[in-house]
Amino acid sequence: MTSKVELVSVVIPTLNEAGNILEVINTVEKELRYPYEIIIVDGGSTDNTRKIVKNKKCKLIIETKRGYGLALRLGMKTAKGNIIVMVDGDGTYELKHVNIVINRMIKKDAELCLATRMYDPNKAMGMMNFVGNKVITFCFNMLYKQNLSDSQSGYRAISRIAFNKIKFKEDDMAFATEMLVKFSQKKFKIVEIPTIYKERKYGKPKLRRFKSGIEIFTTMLKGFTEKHYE
Ligand SMILES: Nc1nc2c(ncn2[C@@H]2O[C@H](COP(=O)(O)OP(=O)(O)OP(=O)(O)O)[C@@H](O)[C@H]2O)c(=O)[nH]1
Ligand SMILES: [Mg+2]
Repeated sequence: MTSKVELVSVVIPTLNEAGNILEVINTVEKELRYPYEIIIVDGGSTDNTRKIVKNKKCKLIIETKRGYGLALRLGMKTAKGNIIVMVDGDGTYELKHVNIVINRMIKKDAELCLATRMYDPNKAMGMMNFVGNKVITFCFNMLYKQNLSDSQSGYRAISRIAFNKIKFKEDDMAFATEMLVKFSQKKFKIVEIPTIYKERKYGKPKLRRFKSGIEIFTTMLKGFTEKHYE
């Protein structure tokens, strides 16, 4: 669907990531081999995150209403690129791999490429997240006839044309699953490429495991029972 990279829009949600965001932005600037724009969607950080971002060549959107999915959706809506890369601002994803994530999507003629952390040689992902992710991914694969290894990866390259064909509504962590559900329903091709998992150096995770788990399963089931759930 997307055969050429014209512009890459890197969309990054942040909530109190002052100790991490500069390295994330700097690595994108250093590594990304295509024309790009960086869009930061900040959820009302009370640390120095916004000050750091303002000193860089990034577009800054502020949305104080809480929500990972809401932030990403907003950022993606304003993205000008024909390729969107979504990635966290907490430094846990390896941005040195950004080109291979994009290239894999193009080469495989896919609409989405997930960077999977499941083959990380250091096995750095926490036990709870690892097991939760495995269970969710197994159920997702069963319901949607996919063969993915890391459905909860927030590091993805996405075709802008494909993204525009879908309405998204999940405001929080379930957004990542909603995207996979709706791409599967539209028969958009999803591929994966291995990356590593890096532990958070600064700040706390915002993930609320129980709440997110319920929302993720609800999203998967809704998609399964309503063939074209909007
Ligand atoms: N704008 C915005 N960003 C958010 C919000 N919640 C989380 N984020 C950001 O979204 C990214 C993912 O959140 P994390 O807290 O790392 O959640 P996670 O990756 O599931 O958890 P870990 O595995 O512990 O890293 C980070 O860059 C956060 O700063 C929010 O409500 N608004
Ligand atoms: Mg994280």
